Amino acid sequence: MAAAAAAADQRDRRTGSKILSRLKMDFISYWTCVLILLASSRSLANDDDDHHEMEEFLKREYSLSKPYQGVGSSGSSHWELMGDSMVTTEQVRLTPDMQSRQGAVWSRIVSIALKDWEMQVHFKIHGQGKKNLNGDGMAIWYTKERMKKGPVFGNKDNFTGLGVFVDTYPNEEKYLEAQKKRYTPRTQRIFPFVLAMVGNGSVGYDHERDGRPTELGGCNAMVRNLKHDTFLFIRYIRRRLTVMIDIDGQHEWRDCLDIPGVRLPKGYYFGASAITGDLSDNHDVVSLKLYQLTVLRSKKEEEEEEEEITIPSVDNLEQILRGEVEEGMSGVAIFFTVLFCMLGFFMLIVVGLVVYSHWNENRRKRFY
Ligand SMILES: [Ca+2]
Repeated sequence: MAAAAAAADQRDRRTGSKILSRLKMDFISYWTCVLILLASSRSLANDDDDHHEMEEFLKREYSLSKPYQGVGSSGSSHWELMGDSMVTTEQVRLTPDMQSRQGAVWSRIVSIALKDWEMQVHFKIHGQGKKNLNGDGMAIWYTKERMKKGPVFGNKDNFTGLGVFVDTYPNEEKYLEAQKKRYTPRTQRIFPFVLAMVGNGSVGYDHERDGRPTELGGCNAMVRNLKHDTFLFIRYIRRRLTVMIDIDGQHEWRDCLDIPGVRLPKGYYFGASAITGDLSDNHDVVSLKLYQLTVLRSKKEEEEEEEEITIPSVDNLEQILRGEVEEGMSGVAIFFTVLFCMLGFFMLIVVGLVVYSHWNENRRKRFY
């Protein structure tokens, strides 16, 4: 009887050590897989970067910077002022911190040769008003029309082209509050809010809802009354629109929105505008720097983009507006996903081993 029990015990131990070594093997092969995956995704990313290597050139004729020579006074300047905007030695002030003002600065020349470009906007929004007692915001434009006054941050409504807005007043929130309604946390936006919209000449901007129905994407950006410099970055490459912000004084670009399939015609005007209402702010542009990008394209990409764009549009617009377009995971997200997967797996192994040794011990106890 004792001999049979000992044999059974030995068998158990053998099975146990088999399971243990099997677990070890699984563990090792899992790590190997993860490492291989990480390495290959890394090299894929590098391939992508190499493939899409690009150069950038500052295009002075489309850029606005100190000392703003001739802006607002000379007809030969590349830039023209409109409305209440004015030039000082430090900035182009689109609106002063006073009620019911609107102003703009527009490029006089169309950007015929620009296919891929990037605009770096150095701006400043500041005023006496406390938080949410200031308004209304400013916009950066790439549009067919220029020098038209209107309600969309000082530009005309039903514009044709791209508008990137820095909206500093939450109209929709106040509107809902008045109706005793509230945002759900999922849909709440924190202001100031940066967002992008593409218009084709017949789509209106919904001021009461802060442009939410036509919003391609956006981010909150606490840009008011800061001591350090604040920047906005708009990049348009291979029909991909990317907006980033640098507002923390850390000289780092933070992602704001990234939308593929944005079709913008060539030959539009760059501009900036701002508006105040009952509430106000100084809306200043320190510089607009426009870089032409030279981007290498694959044959397939070139063929895809051969067709001339005449009317601005966005691919899969319905899905984007409904927030259904799946965004690719960022590097950080991938890192944490892998990390948590590993931790989870590790925990499973530990729990498995503990359970197994308990079971094994109980089994042994039963035999003695
Ligand atoms: Ca607003």
